Amino acid sequence: MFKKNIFFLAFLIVFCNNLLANDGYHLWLQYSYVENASLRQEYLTALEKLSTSGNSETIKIASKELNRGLSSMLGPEFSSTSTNNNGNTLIFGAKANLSEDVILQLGNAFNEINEEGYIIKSYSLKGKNHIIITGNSDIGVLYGVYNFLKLLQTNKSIEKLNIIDSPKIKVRILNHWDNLDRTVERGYAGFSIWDWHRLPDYLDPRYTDYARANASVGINGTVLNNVNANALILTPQYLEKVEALANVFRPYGIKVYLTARFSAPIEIGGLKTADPLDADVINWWKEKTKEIYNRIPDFGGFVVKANSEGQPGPQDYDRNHVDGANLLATAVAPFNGIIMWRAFVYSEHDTTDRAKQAYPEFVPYDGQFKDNVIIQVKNGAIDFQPREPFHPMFGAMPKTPIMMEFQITQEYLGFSTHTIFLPTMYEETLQADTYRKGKGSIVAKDLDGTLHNKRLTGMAGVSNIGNDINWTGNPMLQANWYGYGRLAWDPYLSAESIADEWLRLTFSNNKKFIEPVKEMLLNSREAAVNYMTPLGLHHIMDTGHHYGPGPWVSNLSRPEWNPIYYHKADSLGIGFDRTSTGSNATEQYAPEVANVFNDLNSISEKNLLWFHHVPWDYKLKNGKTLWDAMALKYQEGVDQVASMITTWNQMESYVDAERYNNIKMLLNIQYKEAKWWRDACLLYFQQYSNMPLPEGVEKPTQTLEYFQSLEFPFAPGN
Ligand code: GCV
Repeated sequence: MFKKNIFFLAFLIVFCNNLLANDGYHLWLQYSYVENASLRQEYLTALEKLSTSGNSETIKIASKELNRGLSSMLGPEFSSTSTNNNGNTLIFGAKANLSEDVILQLGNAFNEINEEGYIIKSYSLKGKNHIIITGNSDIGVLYGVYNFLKLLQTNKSIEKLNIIDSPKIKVRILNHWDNLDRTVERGYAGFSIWDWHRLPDYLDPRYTDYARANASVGINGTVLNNVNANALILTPQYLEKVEALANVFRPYGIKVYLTARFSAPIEIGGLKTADPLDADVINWWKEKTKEIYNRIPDFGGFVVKANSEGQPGPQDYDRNHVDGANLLATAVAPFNGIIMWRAFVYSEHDTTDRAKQAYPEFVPYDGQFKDNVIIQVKNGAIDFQPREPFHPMFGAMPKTPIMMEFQITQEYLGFSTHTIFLPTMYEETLQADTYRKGKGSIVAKDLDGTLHNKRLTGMAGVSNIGNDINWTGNPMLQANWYGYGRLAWDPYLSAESIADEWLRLTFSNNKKFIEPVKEMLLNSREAAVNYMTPLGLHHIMDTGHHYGPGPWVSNLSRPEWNPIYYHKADSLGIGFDRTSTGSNATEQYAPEVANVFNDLNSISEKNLLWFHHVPWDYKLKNGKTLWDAMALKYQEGVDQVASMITTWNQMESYVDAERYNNIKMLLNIQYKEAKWWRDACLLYFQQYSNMPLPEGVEKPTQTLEYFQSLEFPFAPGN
């Protein structure tokens, strides 16, 4: 009878898992019931008992997570306090809290992990089979626990475990571009999750869930506010709120950081200047920093956007980035804080190719920044385009720590409507060879410090999180938060393995679901490049909000804010000549890379128009003219979205109805918008090419004037 009930219960759980509404709130931590009976039995046998070593808040979280995950995945047969067992035990705790017996089983493993690393190992003792999850710190144990649960979630055997893993990058951080009024710059998933008005007394449970999700992928820092900073965040009124959030995040291993507005000494400090060499300014930052650390002893430090897009900075006082960064670095140094100084700088007073402007402001100063400064560089030299060649600063500053800034939110990639799996894009940059120390000097090696032997390493991701119930405005885009976190932990991971893992954790282990949907994800970024900016085109989005196509925009006050600046289409051809005959941006790369970019025969056609202005009848490798090839690429992008829809429509039986329908509707919008992109861009460029659309490209259903007349005054995120 008892057995019968158990089976009935198990059946109910499976049944409900599939049918109950799933709003996506639980992200990749679904902990779905393990339907495979023999695997479930293997897990139940191995996990008869849980034994905790240590009692910190972090260890309590680890314990809670294990119980939550295992009860959900194994159903009522799992009980952490069962007495009816053979003594097979899961032991978890940091090295300092383990018994000598257990430590002996681990040999040299502790020397192979760093402070945040973990070990998961099976061993037998006195006829009993145990699994140990440990690390040098409690947070290492928590990471180990999440990774152990992942093994079960992805239906792996846990019989002979020997996993030793550590993060390869130290600062793995989310950047929120969240404003104090709860709007989010370039945010497409609702308002900010930080409810500043009700903080510090009201602690939304979502803050804990946020910390939990981040810890589960190894993210260990968060910058709470926009890089276009408001100095008020540094006032006691707000610091009290920041402190409350820091207290929630601490046991999850997440440090809080803030953006520092360079002119804060004037705006909230009552000083007449923010000159970084002024004694009062130096003192103001020292005192402000002390005040912050009094409240938040593990405060991480500051991010600064200076002298870029109208933000104040040291150049306002004829000083340079070194002066600015070192001012703040000196203030936080006594507390082990760091300064993430952004290299996203370009000026309205400088007529040089925008892609070239950051390099001379930083590279010649290599070695002059203080040890606790890390320069935060976007993946490409313009601005988070669907495809950008890697930024020439990577690998170019051997004496200065450099961190990556990826954008997870999809400012230039269809907002949160378009399903675009970004780890493929991240992987492309991370694997790009800078040749700074010969072949194999890939960007990932500059980031993990191995290329130039750097101690301070980091990766930042501009968050796509808002207060939408599913966090990211589209359940599929949770994959980009997840994937970013995984790559910050290990920048050598493949996008393919991340897609596989995320789909299993989030939806299903069924091969009939995984294989087609994985393929759909892995092709999605190339599809977006095709229907938005094929062959190296870039920054032709509509102006300001960046929603939809706007290659015709030419009326903005700053030249480099106009799409026509980037595509340079004329009757002769299209593309930005950045070779030695043009802006010579290529000279900022190592010669091996520059030679490839300069040479029409060697450059990848994917980057063609980024670096070359070529005639409309230029012949591509496939023998087609540039115009025909471009038109066909736009069509290919549209067709790729159509095939994403076909794939998804076949997945109904594997996904709960809520997420299935949600994604289906969004894909249909994406299809409409892909066609909009194709038609608008081709009609516009056709004025210059004067050539007919090749066979295979659908005819536009609207006129160019129609597309040009569209306005979106309330497009989100602007
Ligand atoms: C936060 C782009 C975006 C801005 C953003 C800026 C930056 O220009 O459009 O919204 O500002 O990048 O990264 O600082």
